[in-house]
Amino acid sequence: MLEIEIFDFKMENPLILASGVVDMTPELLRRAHREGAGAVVTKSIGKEPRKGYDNPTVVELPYGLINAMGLPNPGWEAFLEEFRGEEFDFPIIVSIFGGTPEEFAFLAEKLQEIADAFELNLSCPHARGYGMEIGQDPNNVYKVVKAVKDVTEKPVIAKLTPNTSDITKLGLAAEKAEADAVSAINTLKAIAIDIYAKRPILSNKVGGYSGPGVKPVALRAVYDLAKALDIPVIGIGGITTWQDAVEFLLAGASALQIGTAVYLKGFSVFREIAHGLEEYLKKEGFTSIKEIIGLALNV
Ligand code: RRO
Repeated sequence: MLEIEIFDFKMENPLILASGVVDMTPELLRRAHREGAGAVVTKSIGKEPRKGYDNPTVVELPYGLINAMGLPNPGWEAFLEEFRGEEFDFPIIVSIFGGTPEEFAFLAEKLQEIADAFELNLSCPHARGYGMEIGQDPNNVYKVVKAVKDVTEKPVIAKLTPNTSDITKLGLAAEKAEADAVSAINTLKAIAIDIYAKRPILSNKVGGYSGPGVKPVALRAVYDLAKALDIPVIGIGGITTWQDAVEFLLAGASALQIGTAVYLKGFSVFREIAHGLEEYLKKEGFTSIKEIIGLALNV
């Protein structure tokens, strides 16, 4: 009932572990799948190893988190070394980031042997010199997607930033460059201040806001993208309950990514949401999840 196909993937359900939460090792990715995720996205991988920012890198708020991890990752060579030869019986989407189209293309070429698909991180909200600048300009989105499409046959998902006045323009640029899908949204640029220390809490000062507080913003982005594009839209942003998942599907999301809820509540959210989705479909008289995708678009 929950099975979906996106590109050439067959997934047991539409729930995907979002990038950057608990996805640094093959074992953790397998665990996410065992606990109910239909597919997983890895942490964003770049050309050089990065240790990330100093602590504190995460602030917990009543309705979500602000993070400024600072793109911690082992670099493509160590990542390839760790994942090469590992077998997975579920799709692995490798997230990559770079400062130029050439860097993205380089990473895609090097990592394609271990990737079932790529997610291009065009949208890290705070990393200086990366993501943000590239991802806010439709021309750059076009160039990065095109450069990656030129070097790999693997499906390419463009992850879009919400830190823009018109996310639809970014989606249209990705589609024009033949992206196979877009995912939306990455985190919203944000800050939290310690009123006694009288300074920003995060060591990087600003970070990206995620979780239930951003859900309506993400839902609107998905709705607009699904209306404007012919390629699939993957919904991300504060999905915590099965009701949230239903809203995103009705808004036109073909699959869903879950990040902050996994961080806050553990892997059990995958089964909880999958179970709720199934009950909802049965009660509403549907036989497959595909039947509800985009129903709220045409009213
Ligand atoms: O590593 C991070 O700080 C980070 C990344 Br790459 C991203 O894409 N989004 C985010 O909120 N944090």
